[in-house]
Amino acid sequence: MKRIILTGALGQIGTELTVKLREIYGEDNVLATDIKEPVDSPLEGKPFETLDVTNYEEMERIAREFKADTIMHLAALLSATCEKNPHLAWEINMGGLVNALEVARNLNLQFFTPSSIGSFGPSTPKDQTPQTTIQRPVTMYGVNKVSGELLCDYYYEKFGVDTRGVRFPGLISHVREPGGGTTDYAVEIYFEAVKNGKYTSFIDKGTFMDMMYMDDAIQAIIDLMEADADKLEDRNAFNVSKLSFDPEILAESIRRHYPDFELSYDVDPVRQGIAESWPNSIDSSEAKRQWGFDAKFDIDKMTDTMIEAIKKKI
Ligand code: VAH
Repeated sequence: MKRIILTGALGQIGTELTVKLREIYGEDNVLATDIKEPVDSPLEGKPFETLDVTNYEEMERIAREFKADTIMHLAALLSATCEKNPHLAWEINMGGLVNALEVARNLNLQFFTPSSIGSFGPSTPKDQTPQTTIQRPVTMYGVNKVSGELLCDYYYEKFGVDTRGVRFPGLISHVREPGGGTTDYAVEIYFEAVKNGKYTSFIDKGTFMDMMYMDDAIQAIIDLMEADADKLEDRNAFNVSKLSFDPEILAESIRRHYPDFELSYDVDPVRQGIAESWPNSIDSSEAKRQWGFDAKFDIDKMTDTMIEAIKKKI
């Protein structure tokens, strides 16, 4: 990777990934794109172009003029938003992905896009879910993610595009909050704990989902993209996760800072239904074995980091 273009760079992953890539590869070698201009963002005033990922010609023009050798495609709608507007979700999540893969094929770019634990469904084994298993998701987001995984494998096998991807769990961050996700409760709870000492969760107690701190997710992307291709038996859809918890366990970690923190529930049936269709925990052993995936933030280290950063921010 020398010259990297990102789509969806203003999103939860894109914002921190762009900053980290610029630290490693140099600011001028990382071009951020998104559908709107950066405002109140760490990316403001740095190399940036507006791009609607459903516009193939525009995406190819920008990538060609930038002389990219890598494209990281992050632009996508998240699970709860997709259920509100499934047709728009298909247009953006699949239309954008096909365009990004075509740009990678036509300009001979290395390619990354994330899948998600959302690619699993109710018939998937729930605990320590293997990387290769049943995938019958019941959400439009899951259909998009499974289709995307298969499409990225196809572009590698059929066209020799160097596609690589991981299945992310819920990602916890403080720089750019997520929007429209099912796991967003695990980010909101920290901001509410610091601001108000209490939080009403839309996900019910006892609902376990995989989670990971954003620094570990960003490092996983870079490690996979820099991995020796000869070591990769798989290409896309590597399970990567570090934590599995429910709201009660997360609240206990927060009470190490705020002993009186109050957690209550007002369950959102749509997002609760999505959460219950996903695994409780996934097995990341293939990513560890094939390219050395390693995550460093346990739940208390994540909580300490989040609370420290949010206190500074507000
Ligand atoms: C979502 N944060 O909730 C995303 C992610 C595994 C969850 O895909 O939709």
